[in-house]
Amino acid sequence: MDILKSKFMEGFVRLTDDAFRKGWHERNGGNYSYRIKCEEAEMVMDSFSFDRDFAPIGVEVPNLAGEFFLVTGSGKFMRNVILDPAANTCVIQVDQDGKNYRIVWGLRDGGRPTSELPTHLMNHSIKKELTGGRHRVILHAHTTNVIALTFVLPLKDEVFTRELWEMATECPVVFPDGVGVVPWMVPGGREIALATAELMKKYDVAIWAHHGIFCSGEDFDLTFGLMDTVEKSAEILVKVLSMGGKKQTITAQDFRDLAKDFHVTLPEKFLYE
Ligand code: 2HA
Ligand code: ZN
Repeated sequence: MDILKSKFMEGFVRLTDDAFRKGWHERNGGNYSYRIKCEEAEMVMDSFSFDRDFAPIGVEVPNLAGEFFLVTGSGKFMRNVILDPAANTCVIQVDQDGKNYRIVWGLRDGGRPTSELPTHLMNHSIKKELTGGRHRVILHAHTTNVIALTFVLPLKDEVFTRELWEMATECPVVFPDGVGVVPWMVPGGREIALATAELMKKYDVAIWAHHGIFCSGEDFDLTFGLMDTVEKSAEILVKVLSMGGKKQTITAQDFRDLAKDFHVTLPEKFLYE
């Protein structure tokens, strides 16, 4: 089967268009990857070619050995993916050591996978292990309001989580584990990949100060929905701060009551007075 006709390609592409329309992907901003299921890879194997050389990933991901990923291309614009997925995305395969990758499909006119490939694959590696393989999607975007908050709030997981939770009642239900914050670092390399992966051991959301956000999820809907929820909450907080700040809010005890009724566990470290 032609990969361009596959269900997973359709779902992948739909998200790129939705996310661009949200205003999360100016120019070549942001990038995105999907860990392809075995049965999906088998179905589209005719589209793949295995004659290209392996290149180093920059990090080691042994538990992803042999796996296939659909990823956006470095320097490609998210808004163009829907027009021509074969020119703007590629499928890569990780080698048997989990140290190298090769392109097996896509980037028809040349190019490389996203510059944030080390972070994407480190996140996939952590999440595959911790979720028993359920998480398959990693999305990085330049969400305006989340970025704005990183200039104003202390860059602490506890503060970002609590403030975002307070801005919308559904937030602690959607991301009960909270969000993590990486201080400003040079993007694109191993160091920021390792720092982000540390946070992904605890959270499904990692904020990069003065840059953007990474979300991890099981499928396209849940990952897009998670980012949408976090960014909307950040937008409310920006408005509240712009109107002079909170005059009343949801309290720590309110969150404990909510947790009971909605059967979620909210770590006490976020419920400070
Ligand atoms: O793809 O977003 O972080 C450009 C970026 C790098
Ligand atoms: Zn970025």
